Amino acid sequence: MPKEPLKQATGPAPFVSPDTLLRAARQETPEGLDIALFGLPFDGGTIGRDGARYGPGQMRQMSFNMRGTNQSTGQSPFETCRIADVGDARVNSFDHEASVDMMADFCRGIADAGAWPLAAGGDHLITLPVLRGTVDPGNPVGLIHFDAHPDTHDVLFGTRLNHATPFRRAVEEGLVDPKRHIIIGIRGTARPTDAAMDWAREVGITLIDIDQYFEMGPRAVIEKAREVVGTGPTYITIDVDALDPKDMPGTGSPEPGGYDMRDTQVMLRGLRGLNIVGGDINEVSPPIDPSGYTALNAVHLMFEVLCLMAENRSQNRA
Ligand SMILES: [Mn+2]
Repeated sequence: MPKEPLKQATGPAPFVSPDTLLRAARQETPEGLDIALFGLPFDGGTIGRDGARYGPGQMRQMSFNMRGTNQSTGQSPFETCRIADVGDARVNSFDHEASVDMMADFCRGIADAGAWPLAAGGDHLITLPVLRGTVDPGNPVGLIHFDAHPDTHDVLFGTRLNHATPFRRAVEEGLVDPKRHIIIGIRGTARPTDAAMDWAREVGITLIDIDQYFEMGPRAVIEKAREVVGTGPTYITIDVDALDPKDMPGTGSPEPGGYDMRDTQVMLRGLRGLNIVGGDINEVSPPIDPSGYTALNAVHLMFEVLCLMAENRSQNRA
């Protein structure tokens, strides 16, 4: 039975605060949704400059000008799927482990309702509870991972849960298949020996550093990504520090010399037809960029991911 789509807000003018991600409808629970948009306002995993706990709020604010159709691809996700903003997970900012459990429970509720998750972070640790709550450990997902850093450390400063470790944990826990995991955009300074990178190579993660990226160009990189993840269920995670700081200044660990907003849109549009079942946009830190420019770019990336998920969802449902 086709379900009635939920319309975006159609306020009288864009200056009327929508208070929802991408101006989606607001719904208290994920029941009946195809795709749930939500915030994970947690930055307790941040090693450097924090503030990403305010990311979902500013991303809602900077959704003020979002319309429903992707002019490049013609996709209209709100026409084909039931999509709503279901609010933010509760966290306890004094207790990181409890927060990760609370976020995972929130995401499990989304999966139990039969909806697919699309999250606004939060620091990059938030991807771990999304995967814990929505992926069956026996059936790991593929991962298209945009990032300046691999986030595959084992332990940092004595802790196993922080924004440098989520993908180590996700692979260990059988949530991500490392052979179907590609990281695009690695760069910057590093320690003389880098155990995180060594481990990533050992387990078979495909690493595209920024020099390879610029040699290949965005379209060839995406061809590589399509080959790596294949036809199985695939999740997209975008750490906004993957992009050059001129496009994403408001983030905790910026690394100059990245790809730009335009190329990122081209890459995401090149992922059509893949089995995209979830995603997140993370590491937007409003205190570092009160102008909202970083969050504005982040919601546009979120919209591109939503287009991919909605197209996949409506085709799978048919
Ligand atoms: Mn990251």
